[in-house]
Amino acid sequence: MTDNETICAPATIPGTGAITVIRISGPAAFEIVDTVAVCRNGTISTTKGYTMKFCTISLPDGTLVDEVIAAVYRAPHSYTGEDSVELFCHASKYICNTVIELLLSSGARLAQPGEFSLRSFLAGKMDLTQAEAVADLISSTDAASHDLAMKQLKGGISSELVTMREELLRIVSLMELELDFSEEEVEFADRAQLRELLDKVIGHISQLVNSFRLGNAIKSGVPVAIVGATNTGKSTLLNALLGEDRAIVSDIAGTTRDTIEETLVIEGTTYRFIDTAGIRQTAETIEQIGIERSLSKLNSASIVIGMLDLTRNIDEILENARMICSKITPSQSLILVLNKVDSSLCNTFVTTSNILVKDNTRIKVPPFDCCLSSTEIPLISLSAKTGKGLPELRNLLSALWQSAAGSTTADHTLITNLRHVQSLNSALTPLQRARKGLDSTLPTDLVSQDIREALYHIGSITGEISTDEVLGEIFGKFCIGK
Ligand SMILES: Nc1nc2c(ncn2[C@@H]2O[C@H](COP(=O)(O)OP(=O)(O)OP(=O)(O)O)[C@@H](O)[C@H]2O)c(=O)[nH]1
Ligand SMILES: [Mg+2]
Repeated sequence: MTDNETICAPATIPGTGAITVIRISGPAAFEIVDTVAVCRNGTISTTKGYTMKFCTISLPDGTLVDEVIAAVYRAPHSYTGEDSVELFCHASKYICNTVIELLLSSGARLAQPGEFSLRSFLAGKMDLTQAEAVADLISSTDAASHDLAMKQLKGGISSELVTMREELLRIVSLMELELDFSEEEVEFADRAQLRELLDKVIGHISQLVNSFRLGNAIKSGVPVAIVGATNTGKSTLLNALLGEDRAIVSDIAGTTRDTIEETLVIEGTTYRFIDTAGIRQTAETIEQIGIERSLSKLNSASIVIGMLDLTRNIDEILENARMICSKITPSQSLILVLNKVDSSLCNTFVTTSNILVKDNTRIKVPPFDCCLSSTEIPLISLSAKTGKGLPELRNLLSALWQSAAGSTTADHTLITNLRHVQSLNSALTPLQRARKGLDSTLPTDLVSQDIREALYHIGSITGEISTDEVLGEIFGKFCIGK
């Protein structure tokens, strides 16, 4: 998988900041840098680890390219575990390209995407989940996704998997010991205890699998779908939340045909607001496709903002509210928004928790004949046009998300990576088979084979078991220099 070559690549994006960092790693790192850079005193090869040197880099004809600082890391005390140098150059694309060319002509080769992290993994400096956490940490955009990536980098998931592995190994070794003594028909392992252990591991894996929806929402932004009938002001609300004219707004019903997604950070959490096509009966093919997309976004959202238009008549409003409520599942949160409070056409509604009040006629929104009938639905009146009520909506979103996610994120490890959840699911199937096997008279060797299969999938998450193909797939997605 890895060769004995010395690799180099820029670790920052040249031309966008003040400094560009070029990484060099491998057995000849020091010699190669010494042929390219002249230190003010001594050489890189004779410099102690964790030391910085001032150097000049020149073309073969003596033309000065740049004055740089070289940071020296001696194996095994470096990111890759190899001898490494980081050159801090001025952030010019010309300087970066020239320094890289000089390094290449002195014997280095350009690093593949993710190769520094791959070398770190192969040197045993971190496991696969930690290498993946480095990528997540770099792409984290808010406190919540940063916190998850940092926990994973610090071995949060790995330590849970190690415990799980140990438990399964205990079960399987007891069973395999029995097989060695099969002639004597002894039972070393207490079957009741094995069942209990297996149930515990199955419960643990299921909990991790279930945490993916939440973990993924935090990593990629909490999906918030803005849905409702046409012309209720969904696109106006998206624009108001973003503070820019992102979506087309018009008084023509059916303006939005496709879904529009934009992210916004509110109190340390990224939300992915999704404006959707207004839901109505239509014979128009394109609009129908748009409405199908709206319903699919509604299904996959963590939070749904159901838009209602206060300038419509009450029966229509209630009908639309019922339609939205009927599509919500228990794992989703719903906020009903009564829009257009500023309009002179607005029926004079006042809202108090779940009750719509119109000219002293009280109309209770829930209970609807939907899954949420027992839950209070937060209701908020606002004007997407003037911005009145928007701060309250933001606060409500935050509060809803905190209560949905807060308790879970504090105590449990969350899975944020699709590869991990796929491996966990692959481990669950043989474990469930093994569990059934323990209840029946399935021969011990078949049960233990199932547990071995589950161990294989669990081991693949941290990389204890890995193939070149899998590693190529994971690290190939990293950028060059990572
Ligand atoms: N008075 C008033 N008008 C609003 C408000 N919000 C939206 N509107 C108007 O309502 C009309 C429809 O607004 P849109 O934001 O396009 O509505 P939509 O729900 O995205 O509509 P579709 O994309 O067709 O489903 C436009 O004329 C807006 O100016 C509001 O808070 N007050
Ligand atoms: Mg729209």
